[in-house]
Amino acid sequence: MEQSTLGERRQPALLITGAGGEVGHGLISSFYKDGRPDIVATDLRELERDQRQKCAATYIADVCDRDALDRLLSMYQVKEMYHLAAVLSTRAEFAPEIAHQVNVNGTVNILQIAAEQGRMYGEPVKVVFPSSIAVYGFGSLEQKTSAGAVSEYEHCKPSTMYGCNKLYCEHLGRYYAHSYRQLATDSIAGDDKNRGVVDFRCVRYPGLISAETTPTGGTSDFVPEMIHAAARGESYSCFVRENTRIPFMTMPEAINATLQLAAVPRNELTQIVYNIASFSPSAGEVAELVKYYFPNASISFEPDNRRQSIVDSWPETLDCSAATSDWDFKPTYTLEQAFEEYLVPNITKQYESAT
Ligand code: AKB
Repeated sequence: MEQSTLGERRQPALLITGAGGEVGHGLISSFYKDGRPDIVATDLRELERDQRQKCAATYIADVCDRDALDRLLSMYQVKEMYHLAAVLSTRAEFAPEIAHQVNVNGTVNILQIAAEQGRMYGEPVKVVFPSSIAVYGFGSLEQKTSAGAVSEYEHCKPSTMYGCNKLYCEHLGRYYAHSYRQLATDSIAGDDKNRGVVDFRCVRYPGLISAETTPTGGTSDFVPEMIHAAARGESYSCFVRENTRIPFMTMPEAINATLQLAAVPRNELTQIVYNIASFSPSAGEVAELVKYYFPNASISFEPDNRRQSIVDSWPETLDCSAATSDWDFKPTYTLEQAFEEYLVPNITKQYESAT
């Protein structure tokens, strides 16, 4: 246990920002199940009670407020950060500058704090960062459909503020990990990439589908929204065309993959950013499965052209071979298995217990 500058003993902590979101919800539950006693969670709003009870401490904190973060973290020795706070793609298009503040300035604050704590403790602080398929940008549907499985370093021409933010933050993470203050006399960057003060690792999430939570503010939300609406017995008007296709995975797979990447010894990683995904169904194929499991489901397709163009700029399928070769990433489910083994049983239970 380290001494703070004021000599108080600093609690070891694992920090999760944006902990009130879907991924935060899944991560806290997973760490809690693993018996982690040191979860410190922050968000702009108070976390739900059952989530708070799984954490050592929770705080209402804004990642854009550097002073607040400093005050908060002066009590903790943070060796691991899961920086989830973000404004997603649809919401960001209604307030791009605010999204930029949160998505970029918030991330710079976290990286700076990680660098300072890393220098203070003489060992890198791990920062796990969720990026997104939104970093990609196809100029046309033909380009998208002919591209095939896209790897990490091609077609990265995002057309949304959120996509621009995520791509830039991937580069910022690489900078803090390998080149931070490279010209400073006391710099420890460059000569040995394993010695940077920030151990930055990034997974690029596809659309995520959770049985326990529903998304807010994203453009891949049409699939989880469709499934949850059917389970609640509500009709659903899908804001994209039936033949729209982008990659997805279930929330448990995303959480497992994130923890898998976090656990890999640093020198086994050959890159900083990794694609992950499980299946790439069309919206129509998902609707067919929904109707199979919820025969009374009423689903219509009324595309919102502007949101459609965002999804049309994202890839159909991802090349995840780097994640598989570097840290043995493997999807758990096919689309059909995801419905049969995870989504339908848990969503049905979720809404039955709510009635
Ligand atoms: C969004 O739709 O904005 C997110 C994402 C794909 O990153 N779910």
